[in-house]
Amino acid sequence: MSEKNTFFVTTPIYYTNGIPHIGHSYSSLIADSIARFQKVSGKRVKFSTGVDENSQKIVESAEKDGKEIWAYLDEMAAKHKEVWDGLGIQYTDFIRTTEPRHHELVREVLQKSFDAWDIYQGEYEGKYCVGCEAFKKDDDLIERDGVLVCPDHLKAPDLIKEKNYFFKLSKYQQQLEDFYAKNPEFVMPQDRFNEVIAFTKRGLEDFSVSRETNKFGIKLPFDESQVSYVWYDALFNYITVCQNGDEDFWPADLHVVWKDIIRFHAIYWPAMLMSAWYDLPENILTTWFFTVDGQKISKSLGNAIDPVEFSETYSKEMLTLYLLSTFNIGQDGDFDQKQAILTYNSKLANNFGNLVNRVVVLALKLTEKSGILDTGLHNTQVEAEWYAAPDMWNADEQVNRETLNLSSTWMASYAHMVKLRMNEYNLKSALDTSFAFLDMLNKFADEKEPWKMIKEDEEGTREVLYTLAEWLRQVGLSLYAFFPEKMSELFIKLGLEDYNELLLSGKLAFLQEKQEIFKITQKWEALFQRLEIN
Ligand code: ME8
Repeated sequence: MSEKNTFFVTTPIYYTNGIPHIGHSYSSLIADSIARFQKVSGKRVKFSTGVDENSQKIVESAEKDGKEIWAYLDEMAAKHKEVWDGLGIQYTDFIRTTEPRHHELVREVLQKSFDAWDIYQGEYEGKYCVGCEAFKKDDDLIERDGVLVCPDHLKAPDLIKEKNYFFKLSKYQQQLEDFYAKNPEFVMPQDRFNEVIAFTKRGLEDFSVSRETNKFGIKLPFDESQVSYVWYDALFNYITVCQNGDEDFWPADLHVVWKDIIRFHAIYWPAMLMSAWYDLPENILTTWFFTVDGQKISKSLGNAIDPVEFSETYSKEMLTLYLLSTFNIGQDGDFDQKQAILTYNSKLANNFGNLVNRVVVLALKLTEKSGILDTGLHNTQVEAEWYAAPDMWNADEQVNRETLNLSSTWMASYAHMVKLRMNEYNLKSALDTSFAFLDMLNKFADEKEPWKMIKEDEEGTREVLYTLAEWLRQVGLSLYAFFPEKMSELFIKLGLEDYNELLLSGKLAFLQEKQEIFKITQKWEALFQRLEIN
């Protein structure tokens, strides 16, 4: 994590032969939460996403649908945007690889590497799977009815022999190994990085960067009979978006990708950048591959859940919460709808929403009498006493110990811990910290029973409610990166109307340290509605 004041995060650019499903939304939600956290922390943020269009399989999809290619591409790009907009993903850039700005950039870098003798002409012979857009070795294939087929597409690959241009990856073997040694966190998580290093150490082979047979795509500047094939075309999207005044965003802070394309991002990409004299990205975060009800997500199996439909049926927050708090980034997982509802009910509806409701209702009873929940010296004492009771910290053993060790001032330690986790891109742990915290807040409320206290001790109730409101404010600030709309609602309920705006202008730290007065003036709808399991 560097100390510069810009932050640039990317998602993969998705193929448009289909509409994004929850698998794709996973990468986008990760990037979105990270981008928002950096923004509220005061960085100038760029968050790019987009579509990978120069692909043979998209041409084939258009033909299958009986559509003219450009009409098809426009329609699909619009559909992709609709999905991200529907989920509230706040990207700053959306790139289509058919755009002229991208074609120009790719041709420029191809020429640079060609002039540096890093791209040369050769002959390629191999088994090519159109579905994967990749040449396959026999080891990659499986046998079906005596024929070797692609395990993902169950089709025998085509035998292709053609003139191609190759990128001299082998030349960068040592430079890459040195780079990995100097940047031990380049690829996260570590076990994925170990695989990349081991693969590199076995010896890198040059790879093909063009095709003679493909007609749709970016023509090589030094041989117009060939079009760029996949990697130059796809990877350089990350540089295309850093032009026209945005040059200072490069190198990217973070590429979010899944493990299937990690080799291309962690090996090919740095070498291609070195060849064209660009700086290398800071980190690559590798996500797991998730299945639905134990099966690979696929249109034909009918398990490709539409993320917008899902969040309209249930809630957007449920999708984010379930995906980001259930699975550690980097581990495989299975998407289970029932589990998603249970997680939402317990963490957001019960532990969070109910507590907000209790505080609002009781504060209203109090404010009927005297107005505002304000600060007073007594509050610090209540908070300190509560914090000092170690049995309050048993919601999650690991989180508790770490939190307690972090700092003697508990107020700062919670915010600090979340910041630490967010900066390490450990989203699950950042969320766990807040939910462990909410568990404790509920225990605190149950122990103090302000709903009983209100009958005989108005001042004591005010102290307890102030403490709870202050803590909910802190939780709201820490969870804003994940649930911006709902946390803005929470702030409004607490009488903090300007928070959304202040956060968007990078004032997280300022707000965390601020002493607030809570003007709770009306009862609102529940923050998170409990959902029934069908
Ligand atoms: O690979 N689980 O595009 P793509 C987790 N165009 N993540 C998933 C997923 C699943 N089941 N399914 C998809 C490409 N993803 C290239 C990328 S980048 C320069 C070029 C996510 O449409 C995951 O992030 O096949 C993966 O990297 C991406 O979607 C692949 O999308």
